[in-house]
Amino acid sequence: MRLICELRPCVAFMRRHLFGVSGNGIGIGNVIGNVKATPKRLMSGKTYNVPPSSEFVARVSGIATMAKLPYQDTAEGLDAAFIGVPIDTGTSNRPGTRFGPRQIRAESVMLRSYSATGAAPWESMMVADIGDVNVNLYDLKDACKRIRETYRKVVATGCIPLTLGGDHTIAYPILQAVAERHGPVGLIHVDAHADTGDVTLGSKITHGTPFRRCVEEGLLDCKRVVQIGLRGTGYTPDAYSWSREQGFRVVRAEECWYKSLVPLMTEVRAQMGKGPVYLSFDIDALDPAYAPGTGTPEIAGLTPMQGLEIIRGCRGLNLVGCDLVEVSPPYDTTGNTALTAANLLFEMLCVLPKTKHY
Ligand SMILES: [Mn+2]
Repeated sequence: MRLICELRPCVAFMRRHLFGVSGNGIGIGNVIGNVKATPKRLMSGKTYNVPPSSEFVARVSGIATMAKLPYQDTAEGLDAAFIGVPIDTGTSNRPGTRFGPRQIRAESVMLRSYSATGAAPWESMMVADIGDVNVNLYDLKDACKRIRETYRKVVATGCIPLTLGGDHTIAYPILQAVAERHGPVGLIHVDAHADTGDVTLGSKITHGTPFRRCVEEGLLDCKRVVQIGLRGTGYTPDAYSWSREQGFRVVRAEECWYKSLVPLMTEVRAQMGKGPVYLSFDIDALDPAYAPGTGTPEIAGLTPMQGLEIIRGCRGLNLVGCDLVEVSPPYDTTGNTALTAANLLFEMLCVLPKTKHY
């Protein structure tokens, strides 16, 4: 008993000085025991949005924004923003990616402050969740128009969009907006599929065609495009010849098996140079053992470790936008596909140009 009494002043000191507890509460449920939580710990003397820590606020409480960040309506004042694009109307097989953004946000409550790489995004940038594009689920062309117009406004502010998909169709209107601001961009495209189809069932806009449309419109700097993880059965003996003819580098999944992708990313960084780069990561690049919740799975894919190596290998590049697409929650009752997606999105945030590293 005497020992406990002697410890009390010490505990109070730790609360004040180690946990940065101040009088600024964050609303209902912010007092746990005698400890008042604050969403804004003092970091580097700057005030950025800092998600509440699960040390003070229960993970499962609150409205599910990405990484439990504050929500705001527009990208004004932000260095980077998470945006959801909940569509699955471009998909060719299993649907369900319209639920992707919500499930990724729900699983993102496990995210903390720092990456294992030492990256400290909440100390480096103002980041928020700006909600979802108000998509049209009955008209894919109109959905693309709405996405393009929304992203125009986002990139006009200088904010870097980090997109929660949604099927891969969305990369096309996003890249229209991004290229309008930055000119033709380099592309790191991680996927089981090339997504360079032309016309499917009479439609030019589907989740299998975005990058052909992008090439046709001059949105890509084709010598600075790499496609990683491509695999599966093909319609022709060399399914990726069109990509190579455009000048893309194609890295098939077979070339990634049994390997660290750190050396590959050294080459990719050299290929990308200093110009603007967009990162588009289709969760089906990963093996369906790790990410079964997706619409067009292919066996023998990348591991989550290789996914991290690719994203972490983007550090130093002039990234102007990123997306994580094709998460279809109904096909993964465990939630692990969305959990993986949430972590990959966090790692993308961690390699944006402004993110500092310890
Ligand atoms: Mn894809």
